[in-house]
Amino acid sequence: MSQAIALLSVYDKTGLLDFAKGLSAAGVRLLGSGGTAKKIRDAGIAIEDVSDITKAPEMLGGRVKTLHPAVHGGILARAIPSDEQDLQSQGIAPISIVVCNLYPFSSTIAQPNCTLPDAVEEIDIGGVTLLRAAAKNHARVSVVSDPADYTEFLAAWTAGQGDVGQNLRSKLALKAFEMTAQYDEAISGYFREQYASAELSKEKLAGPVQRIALRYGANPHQKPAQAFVSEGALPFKVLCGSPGYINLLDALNSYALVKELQEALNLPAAASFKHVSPAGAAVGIALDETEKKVYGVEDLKEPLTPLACAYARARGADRMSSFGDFIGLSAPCDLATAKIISREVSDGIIAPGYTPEALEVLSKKKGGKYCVLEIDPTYTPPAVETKQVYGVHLRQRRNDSKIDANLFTNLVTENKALPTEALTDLILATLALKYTQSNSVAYSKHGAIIGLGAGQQSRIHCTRLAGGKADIWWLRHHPRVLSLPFKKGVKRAEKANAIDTFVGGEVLEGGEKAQWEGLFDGAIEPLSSAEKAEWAAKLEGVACSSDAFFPFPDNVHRARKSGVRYLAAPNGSVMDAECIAAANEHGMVFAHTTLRLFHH
Ligand code: 93A
Repeated sequence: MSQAIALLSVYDKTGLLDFAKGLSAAGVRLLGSGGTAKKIRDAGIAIEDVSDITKAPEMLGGRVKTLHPAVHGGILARAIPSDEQDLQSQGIAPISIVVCNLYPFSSTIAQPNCTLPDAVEEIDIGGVTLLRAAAKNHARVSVVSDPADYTEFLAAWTAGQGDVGQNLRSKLALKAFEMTAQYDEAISGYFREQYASAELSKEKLAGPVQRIALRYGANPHQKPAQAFVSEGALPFKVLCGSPGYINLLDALNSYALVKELQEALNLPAAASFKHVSPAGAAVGIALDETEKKVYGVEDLKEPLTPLACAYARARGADRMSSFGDFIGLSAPCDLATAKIISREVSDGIIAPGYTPEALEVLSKKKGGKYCVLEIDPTYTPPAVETKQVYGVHLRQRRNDSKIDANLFTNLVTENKALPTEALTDLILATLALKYTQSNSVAYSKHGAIIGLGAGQQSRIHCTRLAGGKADIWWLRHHPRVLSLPFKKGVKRAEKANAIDTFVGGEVLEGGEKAQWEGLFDGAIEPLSSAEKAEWAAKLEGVACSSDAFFPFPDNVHRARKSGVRYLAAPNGSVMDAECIAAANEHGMVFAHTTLRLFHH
């Protein structure tokens, strides 16, 4: 058998001499690039220069050292007759071991004074090629890319008398692939930052682009910030304004939700997002006269379209939480929907298109700075998603579970009467949870979320929070609320705050009390406990869904207090039987699903 050849080309020379000595003692012929060969030779270990086999000198100030067919032919040749024949006819010897680590790109760009030319010079080409070639041919070649592996490799080489085994070669190849991937990510990330200018013109943003600079990250001091895809173009265009980081989190989550709602229920859908959870979500079911008043659209001149009904419900169910929302629409925004939006305080919208009149209305909002995004409705996100937390990449399959009527067929209570409207509400509530920060519980009625408890560590706290919101939503239907004598000129947001205070029963004092009373013509009697209890008893047929199982029956009892008749939650709690018994006690219909829907 001919003598095995190792090619050594390392920037980090830690442990190099011991390794070279060991390989040499094991009878391996050593070849090295300039600095690597010199260091080894100076230590008295026999090594040839790569240029001896390439018959070409290192050139361009070191930019070309190992890039040569004599090197890459020797690495990439398989143990098959045609490859061996090619090597022989070109006088190339096969290489069995590649020892290589790369120019320190990441630490160079981390230096405060690093210039663009400094960074460019640290882009390793030949080393990446060595690693990739050797890793590709790991059926025959070993690639040692980390000095920490020298000892283990040498021991295996010696024990196996020149054959470290496929397992070790595969393990080392994977490490090399990871290393080049990270290296490339560092390079593209650096240039993205350099070249993703915040001054990208509107024209450019309106076309398909791979990235956009964001105003800032989660907070104003988190700069620079950007949104990008690693391949192809972003699935949305910026038609107006300039989105921020949280705007995009809201936009992408809300569009995902409304798209699935429309698919599941065959009705246009709208969502009103705040802090990456829905403050409201609904489908386009027509509003009756009372609902128009509750949702604040009774005075809209434009006739309500189904999409406008969906947004009116989504925006109006929890007006306090929806203040300054980001809107997601499942269908192209029409004039009626734009007119509702134009009178509300809102941060932006994402939709699969806009009629010219709707776009004109929205473009005038916020002095022309209202964020309008147009999403490509045919876009399908990749099956795998990755995010980074504290420097660690987390990867998972996207939550592509389908939520439709099939999920609610396992009815575990004595009462199994689940009308179509209730099924719609359960699908809506459950889909909303799929895009709500966990833990979460949602209540829904008439095709709208009426109470949502998001991001609570305790489930009963979610159930209470959502129930409290549903109670307020219902009290807002009380005739005394609908006839509150607001003075002329009181703004919509002020009315929403005043109603919330009124139905919440908060006791006001001093200036705050005077300010509240000043909004009305005449004195206002508070809603008494008896009035509230009498009204609450009229709320019936509410649906409620939970993103994970109910650990205790207290959740079921609490839900019932807000008129819940239809429940859905995954099974799997040790208290499942108790929860079902509680539901039976109240004559509820409880659907056990098998689908947990945590979202973070
Ligand atoms: O500039 S390079 O991309 N051109 C090359 O052909 C090349 N071959 C190996 N850099 C190249 N290398 C890198 O040189 C290796 O990745 C290693 O980091 C370094 C070793 O250089 P030296 O042996 O001269 O110290």
